[in-house]
Amino acid sequence: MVALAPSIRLRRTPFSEGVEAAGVTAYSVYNHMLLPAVFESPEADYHHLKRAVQVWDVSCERQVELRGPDAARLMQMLTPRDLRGMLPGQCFYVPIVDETGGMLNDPVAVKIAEDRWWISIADSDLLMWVKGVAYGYRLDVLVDEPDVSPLAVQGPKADDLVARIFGEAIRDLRFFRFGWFQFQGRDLVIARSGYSKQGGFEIYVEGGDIGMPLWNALMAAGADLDVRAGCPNLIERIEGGLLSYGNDMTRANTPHECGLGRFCNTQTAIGCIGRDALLRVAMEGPVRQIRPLAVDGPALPPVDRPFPLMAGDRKVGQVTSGAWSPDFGTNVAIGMVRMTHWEPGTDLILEAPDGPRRAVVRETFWN
Ligand code: THG
Repeated sequence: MVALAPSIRLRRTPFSEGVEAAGVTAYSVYNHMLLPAVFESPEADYHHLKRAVQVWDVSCERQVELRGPDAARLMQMLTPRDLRGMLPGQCFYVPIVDETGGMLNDPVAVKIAEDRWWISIADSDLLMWVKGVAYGYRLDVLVDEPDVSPLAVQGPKADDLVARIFGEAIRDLRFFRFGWFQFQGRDLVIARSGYSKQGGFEIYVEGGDIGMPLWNALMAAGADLDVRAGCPNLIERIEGGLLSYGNDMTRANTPHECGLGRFCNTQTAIGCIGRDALLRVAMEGPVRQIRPLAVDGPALPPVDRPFPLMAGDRKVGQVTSGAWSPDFGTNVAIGMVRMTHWEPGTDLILEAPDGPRRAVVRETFWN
């Protein structure tokens, strides 16, 4: 691939200087912002993530902030997940759908207070949809993108590293809960969450000015833990079944097709946009769904367009993410598969750019 042309609309982050000093070798673009994709190699980064601890510049997980008396009402309009039981201090993974039930984003909602929420978005321009809904319904709420840049600390030694900077109390934080912790006199939201299955935290760095000081503090404190700069790892996230909006799902898919039906309480999420459409699809059931697949042959080339999944000469699905897994000795993949062929054990043919390969539908992801 050729280089990215730097410009102002391709936004840098508060940590880009540290990322580049650490030797990033590939960038992706996410929410119009730089997202590191590789440091050493996907395989070397993967082994290190599973063994030690990494600091990830995930600033591109931008926050859509809702502030005001109608913030909670607006949040419930945006998602079919029932938010009535959600307390301040909790994070919820929430599908966001349009009026047809099509996926617009799959963010993490962070409830700071009844009248203050952050929506930690995946790669689509959700701010505009949220502003449009708030304006169209004349809601008493401010919708904006604050100067908040998430920094993830992921890996088996994440607790040890984060405790050295923020104190031992952080070890008591439960999954998808957050607390307030101080750095250089500033209060920061830190959640036990992150886009890997290796465990860790996400620090919502409020104020770009403390970005590099925090980055440097983590790197210095973790030298003996072999801390390194890292990034969401393609191989590890496929093994773990973490979906990628824009790759594994788009507006053409319902949450049920994405296996996100468990995050929809369409009966009780009264007032949510797309409720009628989702009630219908929940009743009928999806006719295609996300599935894990094991793909034979050597390491797959980059999945830069959907690869067709064939049963004979019929197309029955497509693979949207795939990579060679060193730990499992096979290519691991995520695909959308038609109901007639989604049973675990079903043998399909993947039309990869370098030729056909056997692909087997699996019961579960690799965890
Ligand atoms: N963290 C934060 N913001 C994000 C992401 C993140 N924004 C973009 C993107 N990632 C949003 N997509 C996801 C996808 C999966 C998860 C989080 C965000 C995730 N899923 C867990 C799982 O599937 O095992 C847990 C879901 C649950 O049980 O609630 O963590 O990573 N801040």
